[in-house]
Amino acid sequence: IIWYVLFHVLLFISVLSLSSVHGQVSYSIPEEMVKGSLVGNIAQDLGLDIKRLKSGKARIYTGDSAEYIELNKERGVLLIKDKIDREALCGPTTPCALHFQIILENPMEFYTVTVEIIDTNDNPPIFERSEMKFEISESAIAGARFVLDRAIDDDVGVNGLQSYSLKPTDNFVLKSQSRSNGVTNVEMVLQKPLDREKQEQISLILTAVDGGEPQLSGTMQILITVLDINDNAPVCAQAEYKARISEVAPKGTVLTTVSASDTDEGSNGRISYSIPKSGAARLFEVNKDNGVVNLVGFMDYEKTKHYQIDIEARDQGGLADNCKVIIEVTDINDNPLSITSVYQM
Ligand SMILES: [Ca+2]
Ligand SMILES: [Ca+2]
Ligand SMILES: [Ca+2]
Ligand SMILES: [Ca+2]
Repeated sequence: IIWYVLFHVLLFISVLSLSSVHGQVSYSIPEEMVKGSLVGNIAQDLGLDIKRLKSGKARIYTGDSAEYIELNKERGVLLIKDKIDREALCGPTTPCALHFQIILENPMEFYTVTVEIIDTNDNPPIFERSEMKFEISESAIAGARFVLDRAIDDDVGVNGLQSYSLKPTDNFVLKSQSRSNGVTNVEMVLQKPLDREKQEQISLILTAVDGGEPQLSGTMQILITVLDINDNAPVCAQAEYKARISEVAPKGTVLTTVSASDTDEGSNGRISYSIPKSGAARLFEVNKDNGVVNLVGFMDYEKTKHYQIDIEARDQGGLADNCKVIIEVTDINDNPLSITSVYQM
């Protein structure tokens, strides 16, 4: 087979050197034309008549490349033999052209034919992934950059990739930078700080467009999970809690329940209640989990009519609020002397 090929190549080269190229013609056609489409009226363009094509056994010589175009001797025209995909044939190379010869015998004649394949916008910009996921702390500062995937458009020139857009634009803006190597880097830049308490999941759409007519586009979803930081202190539901208790109330009597809330997540929002050490602290106790305030000592109206305690509501990240509890002790006429004195009056 090698000898056969070599023989033909040598034959072709020797034939070429013996014969002269009689003329050349160029055509320009769009890619993807269907089989049988007209490329050009070769007989007319080369000034040959149909009879000569037949008697000269006119044929196409492409060397070792595929034959996308065929010669119809009856009509004297070149037709599409196999659909031409410019992207498969030339990739990013421009211009894209097929070169071949038309050979006639008796006498031997050569004609050079060039068919330029014009790009059509038959590829949209495509992202390799349909979505990209990010986890970004709400502490990320404005100016923080996140590199995004690029899109690829196999077409060339205006039919290739032109620009990107990112929506919505509430928190991020898009920056694309052309590098010296011709590659464009796409980044989203944090513009307005994130707030997990307002929005924990953010969904954006990155769109790439080409410049074809009609314009084609490709999209990728960007999913952002905003990670919590402890940026909110607990807040007491009421600034002040009031309770009344009889001075004879037994230990374990519930005075009130304090409650605080914290908008952060997990341990940043988990609240523990406690009573800081003070004189009154010995008499009262708060359940650290549910804020129920109990009596654990004895009241004595004659000694103290009001107590004020501060219950601290603290999250696991160390931020706290103080919920004030004012306790009024109510009198049970437990002093027999005063009763006596009333009677004496
Ligand atoms: Ca194309
Ligand atoms: Ca395109
Ligand atoms: Ca918190
Ligand atoms: Ca937070």
